[in-house]
Amino acid sequence: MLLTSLPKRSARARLRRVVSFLAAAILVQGLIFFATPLLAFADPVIFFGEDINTTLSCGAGTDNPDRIATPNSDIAHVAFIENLSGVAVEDFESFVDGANPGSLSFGSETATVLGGPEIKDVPTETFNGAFPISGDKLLFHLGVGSEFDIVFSNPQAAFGFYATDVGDGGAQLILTLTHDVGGPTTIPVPHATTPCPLGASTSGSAFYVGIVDLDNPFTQVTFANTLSQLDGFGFDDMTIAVAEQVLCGNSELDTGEECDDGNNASGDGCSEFCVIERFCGSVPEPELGCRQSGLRGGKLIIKDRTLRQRQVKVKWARGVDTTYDEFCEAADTQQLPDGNYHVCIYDDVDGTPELLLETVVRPGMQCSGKPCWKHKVGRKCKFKDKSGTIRGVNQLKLREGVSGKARWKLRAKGKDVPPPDLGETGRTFPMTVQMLIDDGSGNCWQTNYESAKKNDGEKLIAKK
Ligand SMILES: [Ca+2]
Ligand SMILES: [Ca+2]
Ligand SMILES: [Ca+2]
Ligand SMILES: [Ca+2]
Repeated sequence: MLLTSLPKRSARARLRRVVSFLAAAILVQGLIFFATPLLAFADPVIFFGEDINTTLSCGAGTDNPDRIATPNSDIAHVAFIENLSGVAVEDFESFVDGANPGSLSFGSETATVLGGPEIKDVPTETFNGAFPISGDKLLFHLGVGSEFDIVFSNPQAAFGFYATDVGDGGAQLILTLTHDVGGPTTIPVPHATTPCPLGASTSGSAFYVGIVDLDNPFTQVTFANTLSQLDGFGFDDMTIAVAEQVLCGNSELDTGEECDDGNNASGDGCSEFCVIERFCGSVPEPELGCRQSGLRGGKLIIKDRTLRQRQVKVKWARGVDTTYDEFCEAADTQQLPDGNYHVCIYDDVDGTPELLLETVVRPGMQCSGKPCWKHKVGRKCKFKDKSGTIRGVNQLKLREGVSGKARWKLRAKGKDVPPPDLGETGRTFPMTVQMLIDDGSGNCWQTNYESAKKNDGEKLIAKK
């Protein structure tokens, strides 16, 4: 498994991150995963699924004549394609056997092939283990230089393809993305390479790999074969997409997405696969551990009449002494997800607290090209994001204080606020609101609400 290395944080939060990762990825015998490799310049999302040919015994030294089924590759393919809209596929069927394709067509987008791969027409069985996924034809690369390139007419944000018979001769496929700005990005495709001695049983194996790089689109993909004289690679059904065609990261909630915060980064409350990253527990942290607001120091408003009018306001005031550092230091943390500010709202179901809603505010974020966070060092800090990129949160203000002067306030509004279930006839009290900063300090701030001013299923207002 290739997993992102996890920044240090509490074991509980770490577990949650891994669980949400597993929810996002589909795992079949460890052969399918979607992960973010650590790369110097970019941070692409990788979709990968592999099907190993097991019909030949290890070290048989012959090529596989039979085509295998490709269920794992297909799952990765579907996950990749479902994240794109309106894309066309190059299936290589329009070329003749033995041709160097020269120019590829992806609907309105085109690409040029540089180097020596050629078309193979393989209507039945396999060509030394390589076989087409669609139709009769595939693109085949062997022994004519270690590399070939596909150069795109426009910068692309996504690229995916099936490959067959890769690695059975001991070679590794390495993809290099060339960007207009920065880079290049090198991606060693995580396929199997001869688990047995040379000429072994991975002949006729298959995989699908899809790459999404929204942050830094690329103009060229280089295919490097580390043993090009010994190990032929087959390729078929290539797909490309420009940034506008990538659904996760387009700031719109598309089918199959729990959230979309306009990026392909994890650790900010919405994962690279547009799955909500949960932090709040199913019950609140122990009450004694949190700093309480004072008398008349709490206000909670949740409205859910229409998508546009959906609203959450939380105020915590007149509370236990809190310093500027305790409130604001995390806001400048650069290593996600450390430093996230979480507000967790619980109601009471038959005497047991139950999570009703959670919001997240991320440190170090940029809003319209400027830092979202502003500080009056030693006194207060403020997060402001007009567009409510992450779960509709527009504002979080925190002000240090002693003798009942400490306070914080959160506002979220609009369609990106997670839908609160305010119940048919309202929610059951008492309710608990907590703010936790994921900075390892264990600090939290809490208000308990015994009853509501209004609680009719569309609007919930409570005061302390
Ligand atoms: Ca084909
Ligand atoms: Ca091969
Ligand atoms: Ca989307
Ligand atoms: Ca994100």
